[in-house]
Amino acid sequence: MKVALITGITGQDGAYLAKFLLSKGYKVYGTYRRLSTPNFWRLQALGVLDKVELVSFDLIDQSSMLNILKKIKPDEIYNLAAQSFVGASFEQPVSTAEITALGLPRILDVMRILCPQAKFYQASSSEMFGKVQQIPQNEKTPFYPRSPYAAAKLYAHWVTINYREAYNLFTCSGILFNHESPLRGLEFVTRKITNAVARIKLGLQKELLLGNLDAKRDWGYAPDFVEAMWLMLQQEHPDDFVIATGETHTVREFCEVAFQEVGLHYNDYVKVDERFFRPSEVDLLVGDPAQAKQKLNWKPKTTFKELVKIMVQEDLNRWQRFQKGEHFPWDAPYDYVFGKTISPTYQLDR
Ligand code: NAP
Ligand code: G4F
Repeated sequence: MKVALITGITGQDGAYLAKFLLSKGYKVYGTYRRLSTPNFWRLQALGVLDKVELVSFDLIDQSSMLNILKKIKPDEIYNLAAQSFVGASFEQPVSTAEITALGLPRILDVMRILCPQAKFYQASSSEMFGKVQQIPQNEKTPFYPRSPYAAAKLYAHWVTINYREAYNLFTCSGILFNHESPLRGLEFVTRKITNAVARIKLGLQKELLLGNLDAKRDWGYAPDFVEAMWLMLQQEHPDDFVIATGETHTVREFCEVAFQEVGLHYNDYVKVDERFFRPSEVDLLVGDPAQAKQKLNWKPKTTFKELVKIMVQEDLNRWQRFQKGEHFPWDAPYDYVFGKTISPTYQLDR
């Protein structure tokens, strides 16, 4: 039986990847952090919490990785753990670098010494393209990061390549464009929108405050994307791949389709609030997944409209159950919940 280790198993991708690997017959270990309130809700939602082994790990604590790798000797390591919210990286640039950038060599160096035969996946990001130098973006497009998050991811991306070239390790980077789902955190724009659409439809919320409606993203469906991570590690030779749908849509279009799904018009509810603008923005992302199609035989299965529908319907379902008295630990409140707006720190003086 193959053994996989997923760092960040409590996150959106970690939960879907765990479910996917279990379906392939893997023994799955996943890392979690001690928090004041445990957050295993995604693993619970997918029905896999009791099927995975949880191990304690923090990206700033190298000895925790040493203990894990010594004990479990995985065949495959998927490094999904990160401070993954671009907005927060402007508020906490140093901890973002400490976790998202420096966390990577902490893992790779222990892997190099203890289990050099393991195959390694790094969660790189389309945010590294930032102020895009080419449309669409592919594996050869130059990078231009626009946030402390993107800069941290770029460091980790290059270290992944460096360990492949320097030590002949099987390390791959997936340059993934935005991928969403009902398990997405509420701070990200798609889930913030679909959650608000459900609440507005049910009379629980009156308006939705957003930032830049003109930003364009290439949005895919997370379960489609985790399969690509696995496919990369099944190749004979390690390589880096862009994983994307090849389509781009504005935040405004996302709102339009999401509100339409419940028979409402976004113009009646969405208000632009400058507090949600970023100090520097990534205006347009659209990926070219041709190499993944050719070498991995991967392509996205879910369209943009299907994605929006899945997310809106699941948020509606959750809030309807909530109104009937059921309670779930499905999310931590964020940004705009129960009428309270939390301002990003860099916008407090506005
Ligand atoms: P996510 O939901 O935010 O999950 C991030 C995971 O990292 C969580 O399990 C989190 O644990 C863990 N983590 C955070 N800080 C940590 C630390 N100091 N030590 C150990 N673990 C820590 O993110 P996601 O959407 O699943 O994304 C997975 C990865 O892909 C991330 O690296 C992200 O940057 C990258 N990525 C995502 C996308 C996307 O569109 N989703 C696109 C490109 C790249 P807690 O639950 O305890 O917070
Ligand atoms: O949903 P977002 O916060 O995602 P962003 O910044 O694109 O980052 C996500 O995708 C990356 C891949 O490209 C990942 F690497 C990263 O970990 C994360 O998963 O914002 C999307 C866009 C931005 O342009 C933002 O300015 O939506 C715009 N936006 C407009 N109003 C907003 C809001 N974003 C958020 N979070 N909240 C708003 O109210």
